[in-house]
Amino acid sequence: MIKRSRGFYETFDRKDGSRTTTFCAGCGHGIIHKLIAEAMADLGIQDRTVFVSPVGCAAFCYYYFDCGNVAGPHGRASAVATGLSRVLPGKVIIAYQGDGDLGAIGFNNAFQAANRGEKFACFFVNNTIFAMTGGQMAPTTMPGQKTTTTPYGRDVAKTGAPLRVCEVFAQLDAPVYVERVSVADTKRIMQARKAVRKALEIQRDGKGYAFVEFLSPCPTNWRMDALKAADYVTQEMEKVFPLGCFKDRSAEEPIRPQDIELADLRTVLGGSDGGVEPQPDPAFREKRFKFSGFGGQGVLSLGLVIAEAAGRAGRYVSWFPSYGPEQRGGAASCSVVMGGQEIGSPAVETPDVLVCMNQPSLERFLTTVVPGGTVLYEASIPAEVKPPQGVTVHSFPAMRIAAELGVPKAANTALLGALMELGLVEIPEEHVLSSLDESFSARPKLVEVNRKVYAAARAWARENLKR
Ligand SMILES: Cc1ncc(C[n+]2csc(CCOP(=O)(O)OP(=O)(O)O)c2C)c(N)n1
Ligand code: SF4
Ligand SMILES: [Mg+2]
Repeated sequence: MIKRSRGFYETFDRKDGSRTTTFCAGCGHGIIHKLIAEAMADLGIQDRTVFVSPVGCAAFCYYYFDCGNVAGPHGRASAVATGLSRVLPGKVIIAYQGDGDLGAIGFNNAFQAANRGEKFACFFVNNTIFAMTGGQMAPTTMPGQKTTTTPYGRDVAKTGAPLRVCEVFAQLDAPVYVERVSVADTKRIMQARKAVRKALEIQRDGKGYAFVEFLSPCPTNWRMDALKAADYVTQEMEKVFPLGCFKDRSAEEPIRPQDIELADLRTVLGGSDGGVEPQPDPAFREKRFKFSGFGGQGVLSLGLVIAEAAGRAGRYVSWFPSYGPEQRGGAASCSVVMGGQEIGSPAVETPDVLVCMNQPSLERFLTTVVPGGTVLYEASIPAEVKPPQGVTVHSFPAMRIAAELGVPKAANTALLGALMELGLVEIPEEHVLSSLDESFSARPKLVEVNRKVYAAARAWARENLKR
């Protein structure tokens, strides 16, 4: 009986609880999955592996692999893997990508990651086609190959020759290991198995970037049965994409310790910022803020001052900006989450506290505030606000208060004062003020006047707003 690889889930509960995959009979993806799952379990790295799933027929890797999983956007698995490997230096990161994904839309991401020698294993599945979308030409499509977009066969004079990614990446200085293998028959699968292990050993030992390309049959889009498709890989594809190891520096690279704790992360990322370590405090209920307005109104800075203050107070905190392409005048918002333990997601869809500096953002976000939450909006917004059930809404003249003190741009600081007066920030004022002062470190003249705006705003809120 063929046994399930230990690196897979026992049953695929994220799918339908079955033990079957979504792949067609004779597809190479299933074999490649098995090789990776086995190697991950055998090398004892499963608990610290994060797998980046692609968009393509293998989009559902997270159904199968029993390890950390992140789904990357189409073509971006190498970019996502770069981010993960940099912030999680003790983990083993795998990017899994098809030839449409890596060779077309995401080529530059993958190429630049290889050139930088990012620490992850990139498994590249070359089935000469965009399979999931119905068989369009990919950069790896064979000369003369019929696809839905090259019905008369790929004409290299018009569409270029097949892209040989291994040969390109092997020219770069940084990659430690580059090999092309095939999963078309047992002998080749055994070689592919070795390559997968080597790429993952390189990750286990912190040695650097490893790239393995798999020649992989797609019987469905090639309109062949499984056996013919496997023969096509060996007899035709290998002529264009020769198998072999293009580069292997793994023996010369020193083993680098991979048991870096999160506490060491600051050092790894380039030095301490002088802040305090977050203090676990399970009793502190996570608080979620959204600050919104036009670009240039200072909503991002307002969120940043509060996030910085939370960090100084020993809270776990995240700050997540979102803005359009416009430098000034477009919509801008940021989310701040502060908690007594690590933050799960920095995105805030349903805030406890919403601050709006313009009408579109008030209209857009008002109904997202959770019951029991609070909205603070700029009083000059010409809107009739119907508070959602259980939500407290305050209109606050931030712009007027700031303008009266000669600094109309400090309306965001006025809002900070109101938030503090309403007790919504829950951070000791000393941290908020030191964070506010520091936000003007490049323009020290503004420190004093912003302090005045802050104090005036607090006083106004004390007189006029109900806590
Ligand atoms: C940004 C974006 N563009 C296009 C698509 C449509 N799309 C989904 S899968 C895919 C191609 C997948 O081909 P490949 O990477 O070769 O994977 P395969 O299915 O062959 O394994 C495309 C173009 C998408 N999902 N997102
Ligand atoms: S369409 Fe091709 S690549 Fe996709 S699952 Fe089927 S055989 Fe595999
Ligand atoms: Mg493909």
